[in-house]
Amino acid sequence: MLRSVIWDVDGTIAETERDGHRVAFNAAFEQFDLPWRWDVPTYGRLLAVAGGRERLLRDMQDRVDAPRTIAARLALATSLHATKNAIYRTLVDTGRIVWRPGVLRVMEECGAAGILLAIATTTSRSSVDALITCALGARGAERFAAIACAEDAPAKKPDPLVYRVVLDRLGFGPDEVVAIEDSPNGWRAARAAGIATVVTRSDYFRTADVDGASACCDDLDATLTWRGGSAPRTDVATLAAVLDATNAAAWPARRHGR
Ligand code: XBP
Ligand code: MG
Repeated sequence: MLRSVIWDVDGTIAETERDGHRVAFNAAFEQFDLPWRWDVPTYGRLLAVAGGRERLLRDMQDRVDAPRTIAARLALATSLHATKNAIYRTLVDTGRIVWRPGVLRVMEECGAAGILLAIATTTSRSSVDALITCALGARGAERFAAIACAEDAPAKKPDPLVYRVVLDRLGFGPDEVVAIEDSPNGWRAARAAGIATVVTRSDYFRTADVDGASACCDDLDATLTWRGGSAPRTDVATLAAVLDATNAAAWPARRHGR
């Protein structure tokens, strides 16, 4: 039985990466008088690294003008990241980021059906709060039964830790929830936690591999397909069907210890 829908944030709830985090990182570089800039394709490649601070440290490995010691790099990445997050919040607060099609509808349908909402993300809590507030108001976070972010799970996706933290807070097993994700790092994290996952492809991952996910769509208002079924859009009934199909496929493997 479907008890909770666990939402990824960046790319899933909104297209935050290209026009939000990337723009904010570039503005932070400018504030620090650094000549570094991440164009759209470069940032897309860097998304292989989950976590903004980790992304900065990865990028510094390829820069001749990056600080030389590890300690200096860590200090710079921490300061840049804090500045980026402040700029990102302003972008969200001023309406630069809109929620993706169908997200609010599916959340409201879940609420009406008594299915708990949760969040599992590698992004910072301040960025999550800004995004929730912009669409759901100041008390929007109260609609979520559990929210786990970068601060709760230092091992970032594709590590399953953030999903395990959310399951623990919800008190549900992995076979009682569905995750909604947009990226390979995201659905791999959910799958490693044993959770059925719907991939709603975001701009940066239109053609990414989704073979190991339970179901896939271009957005939540578009056709959803899974092994054994399809539906014109994602809703509570289709999420329950995806969960049933995933559990039915997993059950023989569990029984045989695979
Ligand atoms: C996506 C991420 C994050 C964001 C930036 O997280 O990897 O790092 O790009 O946010 P998810 P921070 O898809 O799990 O929401 O700078 O706060 O890390
Ligand atoms: Mg994502």
